[in-house]
Amino acid sequence: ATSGLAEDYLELDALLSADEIALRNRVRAFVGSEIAPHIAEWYESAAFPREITAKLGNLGVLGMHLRGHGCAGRSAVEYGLACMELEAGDSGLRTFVSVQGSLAMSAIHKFGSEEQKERWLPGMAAGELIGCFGLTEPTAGSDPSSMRTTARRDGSDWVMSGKKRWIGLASIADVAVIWAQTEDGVRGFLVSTEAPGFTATPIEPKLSMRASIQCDIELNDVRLPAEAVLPGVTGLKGPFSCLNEARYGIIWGAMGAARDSYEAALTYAGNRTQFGQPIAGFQTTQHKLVDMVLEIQKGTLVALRIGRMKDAGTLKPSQISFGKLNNVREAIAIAREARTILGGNGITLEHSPLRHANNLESVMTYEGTSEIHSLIMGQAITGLPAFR
Ligand code: TGC
Repeated sequence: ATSGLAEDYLELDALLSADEIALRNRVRAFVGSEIAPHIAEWYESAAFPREITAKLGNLGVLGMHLRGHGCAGRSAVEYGLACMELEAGDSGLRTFVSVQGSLAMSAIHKFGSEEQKERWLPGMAAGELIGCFGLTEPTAGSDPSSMRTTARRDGSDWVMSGKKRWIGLASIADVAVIWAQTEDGVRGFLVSTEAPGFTATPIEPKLSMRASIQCDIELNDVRLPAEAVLPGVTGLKGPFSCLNEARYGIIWGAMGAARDSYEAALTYAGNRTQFGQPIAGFQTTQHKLVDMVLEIQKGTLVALRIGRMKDAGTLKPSQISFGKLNNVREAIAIAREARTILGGNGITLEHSPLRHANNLESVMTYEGTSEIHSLIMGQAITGLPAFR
């Protein structure tokens, strides 16, 4: 038997409003009924459940932090709480919500024309239309400024050529936000995935994020109308400001994966008997569980503090790096440690921690690697950029 402290040791719920708790509980219930019963099967078969997009739209979590054009207009903290619950289900499903809402929808919402917003955002918020976000390339990962994809003018049209890699959802997307070099600098374009010359191919097989889709994209002289360009931004601050949104969601999401791993280990340790007693009674197991509680509670506080700053409009990108670097690093350590409590049984898909740990390998790498976030913080505290 465990006390109530197993769940919310520092009573962090006291820091949340009734509306925030209600939203969190609604998403938690959705994960319990719509994701948890199926995730092992989806992960095993490397299948993204296409039917879940409309359900997530109905839940109100797609582009939920955006206002207008069919979006829910919820706070940053509410968006974070939703990410936490979704990632307790699986990082791949939270990734879908991030790519759709934080990346593709944010790009259109921040930088699109009124026509572009009205064309895409309501359907994307409903989960009826899918978007993807093409920044990374085969030879441009941590350094997007080295991208080779170009868009050149041809009369009033644009013609786009290049390659993108690791693009979530591209093979099921209706619209791709593609960032390309132009004679004026980097610009964003809304590319119909039906356009001649556009192809998206899932990258398979993967050992991580198996319940979501990441693709290679090829753009071979894709002809785009003048109105395909996002009018509101030129330069890398465009994609980077969308990345801020997705990185923010990960700060919370990682703690969801950590919490689910901890809960799996705690339950298992209470039931598993060795040497005549539940292994939860052994000092080594308790030491591991306590370390998990410490880091989950601290990481959740970090997420909440960063969320409150985001809602207040004071959050800086380097503070987002603090959260992503710390919380993903701690989450993967917790998921791996939780697996050790499960022993050999922990390597099966019956239990979540190793699935979470494998997913978190990707989370540690995408949206800025841990190394990049460390260097962003390094620049913030020393004033010296170490990138170039
Ligand atoms: P730098 O010269 O510093 O900046 C260029 C312009 O961008 C502005 N900027 C930002 N603006 C808003 N938010 C941020 N976080 C920003 N960071 C930079 C900056 O002010 C400047 O603006 P301006 O007006 O002066 O031109 O650029 P840099 O290239 O030197 O930056 C270095 C570094 C390392 C920080 C940057 O390159 C970086 O963050 N690299 C990591 C790239 C990354 O996170 N890639 C992830 C790709 S997307 C992804 O993983 C999607 S996975 C989801 C899926 O599709 O499945």
